[in-house]
Amino acid sequence: PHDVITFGEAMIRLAPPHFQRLEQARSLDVEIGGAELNTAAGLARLGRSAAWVSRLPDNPLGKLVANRAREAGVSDEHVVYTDDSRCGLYFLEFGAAPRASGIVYDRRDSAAARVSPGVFDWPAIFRGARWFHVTGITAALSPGAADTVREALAAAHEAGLPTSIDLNYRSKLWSKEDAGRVMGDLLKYCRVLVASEGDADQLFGITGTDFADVARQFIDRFGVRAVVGVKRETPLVWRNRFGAVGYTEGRFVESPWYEVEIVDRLGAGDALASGLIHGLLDGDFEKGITYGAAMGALKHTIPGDIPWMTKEEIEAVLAGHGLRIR
Ligand code: KDG
Repeated sequence: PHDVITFGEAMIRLAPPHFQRLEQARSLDVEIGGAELNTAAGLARLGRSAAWVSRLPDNPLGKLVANRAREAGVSDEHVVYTDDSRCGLYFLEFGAAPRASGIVYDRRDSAAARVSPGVFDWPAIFRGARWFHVTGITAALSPGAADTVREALAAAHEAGLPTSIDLNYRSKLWSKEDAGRVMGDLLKYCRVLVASEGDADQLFGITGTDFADVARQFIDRFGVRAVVGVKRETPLVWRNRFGAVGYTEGRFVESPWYEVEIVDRLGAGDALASGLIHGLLDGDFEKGITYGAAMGALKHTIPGDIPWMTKEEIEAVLAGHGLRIR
């Protein structure tokens, strides 16, 4: 059995080198990305056993994705292969001030988007597991995918397995109205919510005087027990101030700010979720916030979406930094 199970799509990411625009590209660097795989990989880096559940095409592109998942230390034993559909792709161009980065999705009708309830034997997958994590991206893929997320969360609930969900709203995939309706329904099954204040407002109209105020509204409205978010300031295109905030059982917890150079910020939120779950597996919310912040900060320095980092590096980042509890 695995400590943590995650469920979602992973795609092949294609990005032109040297800040080229996509429209001028002559070569593309190949990486793999997908929020839930990224989080499973971060947990594997910490020595946790993690399995990522997905659906991939039975062709060399699907094998490429699975190979990279295994290289990152993630189990792909529950991945289902299909010959009815394709591998999702996304294209990324890196910005440079004043030009923003941009992505183009090419993932419609992917193997993961075509998932439907009944494909996975959730009770069997969850046997012996200690945590389940998913994000709003999986629910955004298709109505069948949203129904499968609900099926998984209901099975986790039934099995007494704690769950976390990251809203991860992607406006390129669905409207905020659809996202609010579907995610509001899914939240009822979840113990821990990861949400940015921007997504909270867009999807649910939840705003507040501070993060704790926003968190309390989620707790009252949906019955989640904890809410965690990113704090971020971007003073320059290639510079971030990054950290994590969280609220549970009447306490507001905040990591220090980390000043980070941005090599590749994709997957920083997913790395934060890895550190968070790492702490929560030890029943330690404060540890989750500190590890989450340090991993999210470190991820900015690593090319690709997968958090290729060591436990020692994470602990070195953590050393000397305190945690503020109000
Ligand atoms: O959080 C990073 C993800 O956005 C990236 O890895 C790709 O899952 C992805 C998506 O759907 O955008």
